[in-house]
Amino acid sequence: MHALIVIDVQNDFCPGGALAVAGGDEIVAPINALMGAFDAVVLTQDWHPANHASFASQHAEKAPLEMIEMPYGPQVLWPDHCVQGSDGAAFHAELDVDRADLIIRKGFRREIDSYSAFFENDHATPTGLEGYLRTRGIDRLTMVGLATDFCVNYSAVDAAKLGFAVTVRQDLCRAIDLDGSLKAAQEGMTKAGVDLA
Ligand code: VGL
Ligand code: ZN
Repeated sequence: MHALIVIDVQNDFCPGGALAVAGGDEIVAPINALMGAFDAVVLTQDWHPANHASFASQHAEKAPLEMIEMPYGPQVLWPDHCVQGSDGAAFHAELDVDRADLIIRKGFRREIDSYSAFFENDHATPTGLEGYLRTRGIDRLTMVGLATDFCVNYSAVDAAKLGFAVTVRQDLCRAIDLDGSLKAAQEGMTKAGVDLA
């Protein structure tokens, strides 16, 4: 069984949003067109409390895109984005949300960020997605969405480590590309056995 995993196609990651990814809106229509070809469709939704620890606004004298050290390792500080219940956290208006079997939210604990759809950034706290997929008999995943070098990358590498056969459709992803993060992500995904279509 083969699932389509649509990562964070939300207003804040699209042009005009708080953490806009260039061309983020271009992938919406082709993702919709792809949904019918899968046994299951899962959407992820970045879903932060307003005082989330990944927001630069929560740290004195820190600006967005600076790094800090968290108990679980280095963390990029982001502009406030995908605040629970805000328009920015909503899915892109054209995304065919009605086709989703499951919507999984992540990043809702103040003290820890969660790029991956499977584990929070401590690489230990599960989101529950693995259990959902396995109990539905799903063993293959195709991933699309935003952003290639953060949430798609972390999700794809975790899924491959968990034993899923993973394809990332790079044509249906867009990247933030911070200090070479896209190239590093592509190398990391390849090393983990992800098929970069
Ligand atoms: C993401 C940065 C912060 C993503 C989410 O969806 O790639 N990036 N939160
Ligand atoms: Zn986030």
